[in-house]
Amino acid sequence: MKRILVTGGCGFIGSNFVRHMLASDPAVEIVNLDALTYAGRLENLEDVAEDPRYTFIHGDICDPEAVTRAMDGCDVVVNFAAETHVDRSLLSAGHFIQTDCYGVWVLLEEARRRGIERFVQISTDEVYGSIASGSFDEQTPLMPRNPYAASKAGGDRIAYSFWASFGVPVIITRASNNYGPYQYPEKLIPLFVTNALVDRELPLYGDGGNIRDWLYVGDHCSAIAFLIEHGTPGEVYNIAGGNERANIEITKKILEILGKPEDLIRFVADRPGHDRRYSLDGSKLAALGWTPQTVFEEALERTVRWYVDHPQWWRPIREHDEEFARYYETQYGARLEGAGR
Ligand code: NAD
Ligand code: TDX
Repeated sequence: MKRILVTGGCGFIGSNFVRHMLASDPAVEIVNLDALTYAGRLENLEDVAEDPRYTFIHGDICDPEAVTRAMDGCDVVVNFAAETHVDRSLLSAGHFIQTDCYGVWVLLEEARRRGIERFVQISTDEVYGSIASGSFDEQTPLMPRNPYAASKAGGDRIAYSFWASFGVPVIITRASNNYGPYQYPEKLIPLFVTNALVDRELPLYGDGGNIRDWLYVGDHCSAIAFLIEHGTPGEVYNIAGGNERANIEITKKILEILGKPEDLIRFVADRPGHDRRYSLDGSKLAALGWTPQTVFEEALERTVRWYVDHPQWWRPIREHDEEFARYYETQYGARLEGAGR
């Protein structure tokens, strides 16, 4: 048996990863340490909650006692736990620095003390900043441009330093924008799908021409599982989707799948410091033997249908907290809260 500590397993990618590992590897046990912030939902894993190979621990990665308890007997750590929404980091960055930097350090100290076999730090493409043409490779200097990205860059480099200084077997992954089921309806795709489903406008920032590279969450999970086995400590791996699309294109596609009119689109003020384009060079991981398997148009359609079929999942959590809803309304002139009713 291999025992993996997954942190942030009640969030979007973490919950998909826990399900993926339990289903694909019978020799795996999972311990999930999650603080259950607004983004952490127990219901995301209710189908595996009774699995004897799964243990949930409610706790914070910034709390050394909780981390010591959760890491007990574990061979591998995969750290998903983070504050993750760029707009929230523009409102208030304190929690981002706390969890995405300090929390990473707490985990690394415990991993070092115990001699953990592999420590996977889930970083992001946002740490590179924005790129007008070409793609970021793993050697590209980091130039994060918003507080979320800067906090993630801090965690990324703290993890690296624990490999370089102390030999903790750290692997760092930097993935593109994920999409799929269980994504909190604050991010572009689930926000726009659920807005359209309740006939709310879709607030598109700026001119809608910003480009993201889209990676299906199932592909992201299989890449992480692959890297636990085949990654080299001290190395960084980009996980690219290979599907660069402008936001306006994604938005129109969502409306088309749902059969909703394009006049639901509303161009609003731009996000402060809005990165124009992300593009990852995935050739390092491809050379190791992993490439994404998902066809974007098919998986986008399946994802949209998942939200259509699971209103009981998203309706209650479209009630955003007041402070963030007020910020979003001031910044973009669009309302978030109460939209589920
Ligand atoms: P999410 O916001 O859906 O989930 C984050 C999870 O972490 C939640 O369950 C939350 O309760 C938990 N958490 C937050 N603070 C915590 C703390 N202090 N202690 C313990 N648990 C805590 O995030 P996501 O979109 O699933 O992202 C997961 C990871 O992947 C993050 O590290 C993120 O930076 C990275 N990432 C995300 C994307 C993307 O497109 N979503 C792309 C690349 C990388
Ligand atoms: O209401 C919106 N209108 C809009 O035009 C929202 C929420 C977003 N957007 C735009 C901003 C971005 O160009 O859509 C694009 C995607 O936005 P987000 O879903 O907020 O993602 P992004 O800022 O690209 O960051 C994401 O990718 C990297 C994740 O949120 C991060 O956690 C991940 O690390």
